[in-house]
Amino acid sequence: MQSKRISLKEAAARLAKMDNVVILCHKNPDGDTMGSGHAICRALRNMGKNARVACADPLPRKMAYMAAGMEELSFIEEHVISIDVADAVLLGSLKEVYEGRIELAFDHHATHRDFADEACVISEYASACEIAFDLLEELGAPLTKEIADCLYTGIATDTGCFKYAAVTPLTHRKIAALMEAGADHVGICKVMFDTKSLACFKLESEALSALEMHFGGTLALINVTREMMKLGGVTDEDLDSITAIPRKIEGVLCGITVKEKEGEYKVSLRTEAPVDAAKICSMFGGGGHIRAAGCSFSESPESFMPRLLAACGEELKRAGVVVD
Ligand SMILES: [Mn+2]
Repeated sequence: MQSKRISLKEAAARLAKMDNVVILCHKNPDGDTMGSGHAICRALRNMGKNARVACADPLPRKMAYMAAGMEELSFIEEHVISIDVADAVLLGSLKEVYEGRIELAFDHHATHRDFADEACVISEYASACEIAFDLLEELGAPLTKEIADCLYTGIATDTGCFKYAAVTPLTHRKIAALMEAGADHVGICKVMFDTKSLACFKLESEALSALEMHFGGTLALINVTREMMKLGGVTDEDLDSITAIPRKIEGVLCGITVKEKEGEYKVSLRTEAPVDAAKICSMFGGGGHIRAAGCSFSESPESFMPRLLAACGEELKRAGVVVD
């Protein structure tokens, strides 16, 4: 289906008229989808409306502060919107429940695949929380400390702590406003970037010992096996932190992490300019951003991985990084 693309102003006007709203976030939730979802939910409630956040997976423990003090409201759902969801598939188990009823999608992914009646997509923004920031401003919703914490979290995490190329002076102006509104930047950064479980460190050490290098050291591959995940106490969040590792190796322009999950394999790609991660992943039914993208496969790694590596090799060649 095709969504009617609308401006932020138009989207804000739609939302202003809604009540009894469900806000859908993507599965395997990160700080951005949860931060923007909870910020919008809190703002709507502060405007006297009924709203709730819905996600196929629970709010990660380290983000519990986003929902602190928010009571469970029971109401008859009248309107459904989504935030940071690039594809209906990413709704996970909620896809069946809500597909066909989603009126408005807010997203910042250039690869957004339409599933809502209307979509407000701002792909220049590094995070969905930057869209939520504009939205609340347009709605005239005050930035409370709780909302500022939510938005700060999403902007900080989706920009790799303000390191990614998509960060602009405007991103920092929004961050300044969030700090003025009381965002706990020290506490949030400590939890989101400087705290890791012991299980996660052990998993990283196992995964690194199985690291593979390809294409003259320009591609690094980490394969997280089921055995590794059996290490006591490893969580999905621990797995996510591994994806950042391969690209950090000197000389690597394409970092791949493969994880086995519920009979499926999840591929995360992180690249350096000029290698296009979204282009590679879209060849395998996935998508994402130019420097961070993903896809999944269910066939055996023996048959899939050579195809993925070949596609990466082609892209490295196109980018002039690898020569025949
Ligand atoms: Mn995002």
